[in-house]
Amino acid sequence: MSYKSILVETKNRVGVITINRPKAMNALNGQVMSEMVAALQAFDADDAIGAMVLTGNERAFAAGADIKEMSGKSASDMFKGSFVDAWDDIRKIKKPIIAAVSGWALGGGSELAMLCDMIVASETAKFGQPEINLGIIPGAGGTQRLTRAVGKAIAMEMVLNDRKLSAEEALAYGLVNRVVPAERYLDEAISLAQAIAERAPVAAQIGKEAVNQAFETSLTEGVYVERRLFNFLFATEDQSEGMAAFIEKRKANWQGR
Ligand code: DAK
Repeated sequence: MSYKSILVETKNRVGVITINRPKAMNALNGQVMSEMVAALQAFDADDAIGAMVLTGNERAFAAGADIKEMSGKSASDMFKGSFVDAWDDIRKIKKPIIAAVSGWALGGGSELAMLCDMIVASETAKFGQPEINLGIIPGAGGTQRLTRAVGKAIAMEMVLNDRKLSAEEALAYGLVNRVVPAERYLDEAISLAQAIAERAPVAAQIGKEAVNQAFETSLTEGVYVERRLFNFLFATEDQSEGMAAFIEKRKANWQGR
């Protein structure tokens, strides 16, 4: 499939998607979102891929939803539009997704990074929810995922008063996994994705589901969900292989089933 607003490539078992609207600071318009969903779904269905990296360019991961596209919309347009569905579709991707963030991650850009499972940040990365300047609030999880990640105090300042976080602050508050020099952020994200992609594929996807469940349920229910998923993995060939490999002191040969 050919895309106009994203670039797609594979590196070993990693699918790399690059948002490619440099003149618009990688603003997320409808086309970017629908192409990104199509590329993620294609990688999710491809057994040769174990994890994905989502990135932008050095100046901007993404400066948010495309304000020029959004400005004329009505409440019912927002409700009915496929732009909204795209965010839910990304949440349904089973394989791990790592955001490689350099420069601006603002508004929907910050929310998109938080929708990924891990964030590798360049030391130039800056995170913010500046929607208040447009007379709106975050609409793709910014008030929810951000608050869970950084806590109420910082989230309130970011959402109500456009406080930006530097990469180091984002690391200190637990928003990102690691901060690396600007010239290495993408390679670092790809090598982290490759390391995960070489692990037992079904267990990695189930592990993602289980961790995400921690944000949806009480502790008791979450532990039950974890136990059911844990038990399920004993029906996979990879569980038999992983344990046999340990006992036989050899490397496991994962089949992804
Ligand atoms: N949309 C459209 N164009 C943008 C843009 C954006 N978000 N951000 C930047 N651009 C464009 C600029 O208009 C400019 O275009 P030209 O004037 O050259 O045609 C070009 O990119 C370069 O930008 P600047 O000249 O402003 O560059 P600077 O280096 O001076 O500043 C900046 C960079 C990123 C700090 C600045 O551009 C900026 O503040 N941008 C806006 C950031 C922002 O307010 N983001 C939040 C947008 S609202 C939802 C899902 C998602 C959302 C909502 C609902 N649902 C599922 C319901 C998300 C909402 C948002 O993200």
